[in-house]
Amino acid sequence: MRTETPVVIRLDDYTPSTYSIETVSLDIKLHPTETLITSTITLRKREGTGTETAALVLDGDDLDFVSADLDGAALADDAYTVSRDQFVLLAPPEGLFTLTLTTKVDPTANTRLMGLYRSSGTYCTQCEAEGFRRITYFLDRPDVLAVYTTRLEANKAEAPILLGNGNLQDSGTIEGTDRHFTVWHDPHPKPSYLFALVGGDLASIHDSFTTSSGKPVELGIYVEHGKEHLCAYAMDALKRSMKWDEDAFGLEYDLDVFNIVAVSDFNMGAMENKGLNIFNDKYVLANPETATDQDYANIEAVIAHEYFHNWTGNRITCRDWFQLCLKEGLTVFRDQEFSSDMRSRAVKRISDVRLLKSHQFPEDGGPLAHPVRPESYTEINNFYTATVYEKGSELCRMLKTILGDDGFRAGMDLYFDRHDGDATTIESFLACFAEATGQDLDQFKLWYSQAGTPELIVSTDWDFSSGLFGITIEQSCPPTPGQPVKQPLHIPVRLGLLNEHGADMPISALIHEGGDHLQGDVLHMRQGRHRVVFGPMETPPVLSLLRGFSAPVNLTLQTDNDSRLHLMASDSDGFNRWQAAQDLATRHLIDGARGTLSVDPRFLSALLSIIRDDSLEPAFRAQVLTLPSEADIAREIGKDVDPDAIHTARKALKVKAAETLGPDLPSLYRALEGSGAYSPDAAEAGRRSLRNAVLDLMLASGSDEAYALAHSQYETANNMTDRFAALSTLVMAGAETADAVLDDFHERYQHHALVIDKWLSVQAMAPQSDTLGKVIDLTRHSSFSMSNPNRVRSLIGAFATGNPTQFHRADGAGYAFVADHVITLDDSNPQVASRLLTSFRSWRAMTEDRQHHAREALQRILDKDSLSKDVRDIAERSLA
Ligand code: B3K
Ligand code: ZN
Repeated sequence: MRTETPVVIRLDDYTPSTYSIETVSLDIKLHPTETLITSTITLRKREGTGTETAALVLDGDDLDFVSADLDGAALADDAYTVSRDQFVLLAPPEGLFTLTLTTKVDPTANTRLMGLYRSSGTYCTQCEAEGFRRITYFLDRPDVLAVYTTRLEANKAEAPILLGNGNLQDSGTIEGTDRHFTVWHDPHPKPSYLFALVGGDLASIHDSFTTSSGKPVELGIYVEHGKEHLCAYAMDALKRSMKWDEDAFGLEYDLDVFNIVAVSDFNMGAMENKGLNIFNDKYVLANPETATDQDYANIEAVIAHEYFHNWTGNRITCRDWFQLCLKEGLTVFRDQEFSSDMRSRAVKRISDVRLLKSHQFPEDGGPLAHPVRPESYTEINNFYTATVYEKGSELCRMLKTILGDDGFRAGMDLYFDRHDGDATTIESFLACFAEATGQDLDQFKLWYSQAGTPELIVSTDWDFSSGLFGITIEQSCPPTPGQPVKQPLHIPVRLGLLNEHGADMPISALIHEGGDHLQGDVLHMRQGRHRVVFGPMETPPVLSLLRGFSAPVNLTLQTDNDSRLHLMASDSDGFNRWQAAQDLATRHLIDGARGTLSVDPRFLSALLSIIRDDSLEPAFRAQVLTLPSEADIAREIGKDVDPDAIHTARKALKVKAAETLGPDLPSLYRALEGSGAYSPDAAEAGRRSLRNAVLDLMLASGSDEAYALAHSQYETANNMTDRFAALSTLVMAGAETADAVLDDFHERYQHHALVIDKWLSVQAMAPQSDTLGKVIDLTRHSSFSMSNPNRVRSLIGAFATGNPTQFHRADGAGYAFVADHVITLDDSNPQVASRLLTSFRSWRAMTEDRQHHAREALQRILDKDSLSKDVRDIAERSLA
């Protein structure tokens, strides 16, 4: 690999492009090793960029240059300079001119999976963020928007399907040859990162959708032959997404076709290329025998996410990559809202917050912390992070809380109206909301530039004689890299007051003092400290704070178990009911990790009342029954973390819970048995999740009956959710039979790569001390491959991020193993390697011996010759 010299790109240095590109006409002759790309682009110098002649500098990345013509005539040798990474036209003509560049690429040798590559023989592309420059020399930046026409040509037998962006304009065979072609035209100007092509021998399913204004759209999903029966759910999710965007935001689709292609080698989840989404097949393919309920939910969410990008990302795109959250945060928010409308809102919020806390909070609290809108980068691919996506979505959610439903919608309407066709910024986005509602969002904007998770410290006081109840909230934000001092943020804190019967008290009627910052049930914190007093009342209320997790903050509330139990039993806010249960469990687990687990029996009986309460959705009850993860506890402990102590404590609490709830569990398990055929709908999935959570708890008792039940569920399950849950619970519990069941599972599903991923992950996450040895053996297994990102993430990624005790082994062997694989993978696929390396992000929170080993592993990576800038950036920031 060539050594890459990192250059720091800064938001403050942004300047518009000197040249604009109006049209792009691509002629691509696909060939396994020598694909020829002829790109004819019309350019002109942009107004306001001066009158002097400026060289035209086009980006390239590892390109073989073939030829260059200007306005139809070959360019003289001294009119340009060219290297693998750049083409420079030294003195471009005045006015509109046409440049024709031919390059040659080898898609088969492209192991980075950026640019044009092959997945199981199918030609496909990935251009975001900077992959287009690996196909042709271009102004490869998101603020250069052009109209594209793409002619694709290939051997007919090798690639009978040839797909491009936009609408199909022409197709045919090339007389006297074994080749054929298609021509695609996309009338919507777009940045190069949204370009895509697919060529291959693929099967497909088709459907159609009529938009609200009556426009018919042909829908197609393309997959490898033999997998077309696995696409029905994805197609259904697509149609529901199209309808939802019309209903929720008034947004219609804008081309005659919408195609999705599923490939098995893909660096991330999916890509929103205009009219031609390319997906990691794990977010398309599903049937009950091979996909779990979680897989179905993920497919629904990712299909929706990519579809929603058509407006938030494609029609309105980013001016520069610093604005990434403009499309990603907003589109995550939109997909979360869609799933909430399709499923249970409270349960969706709980799982979104679990994800935020487990992925984004550690990022924000460690060496890789960065603002939602970063201010500098050396490798943009390292900024497709939980902060940009998940915290970015939380910022949109807070906007909605601050402005109200109607104000938020008015701002969105103005944004679509004003910026359709633009490459724009966070400032312009926020300006639409400020203008539409008359609200001042200047302080709110700090959320985009200030990194770190804010902390709210809350205390309450009760004055018996006056009957007044006071709340004092203080906000602060810890220092993060490059940001030692923070300013107060505008934090919307939704709250409720419960009376002794658990009913909500009327907040506005009770405000006694300091209520000017309260609007309805939302306290708008703008200063460092706020105090509100409620009353008079006869008995002190129980405070339910941060309802619905109204802001992405760490909350420390001085309270007691009585209050937590009251909230757990009665809070009208489902999220906070769950949160109270989690808080109670967390208190127990932190004490347990410090060596003194003493279980409050009232907590266990409160758990029992919830899981027995048929008036509550099973999916919600399952969330309450699922204890905080080991990583959650580690995050709460914050420093000098000993994952073994946490593991032991969590196991002990589970055993205690299993003992106390034990007599009720078998009947609950039986009562939750489904009848009839499998359906992936939310209600049935919820029932299965509760039943499997009950089974998992039963196994903690270690009883023979529980093990027998797990085996029988494994054998008789008519769907992957139940079969895999049984396997997983046996493997995690370290059952003697686990190996035999794993062998059986492999035997059954060895030809289903996506199921093999589950088989790899479950073994990688087993907490037993022989796991690392097994994982090393699995890297040599015929079902594993270092060149497929899904396999790498399922085995090595799951070990590094899903197995706290073994990744953070005190002898450092877990770190060394992951570092070895980061080093190997960096040569072939830097993007996947650097993502894997982010698993070290919390290394400084560990015990000192572990820190020592982690530092050594990170340093060993940095010492490697010719490191990619992707991995170098993460390793350097991790060690800084
Ligand atoms: N926009 C793509 C992500 C591209 C990642 C490039 N490293 C998928 C998505 O967020 O929808
Ligand atoms: Zn996205």
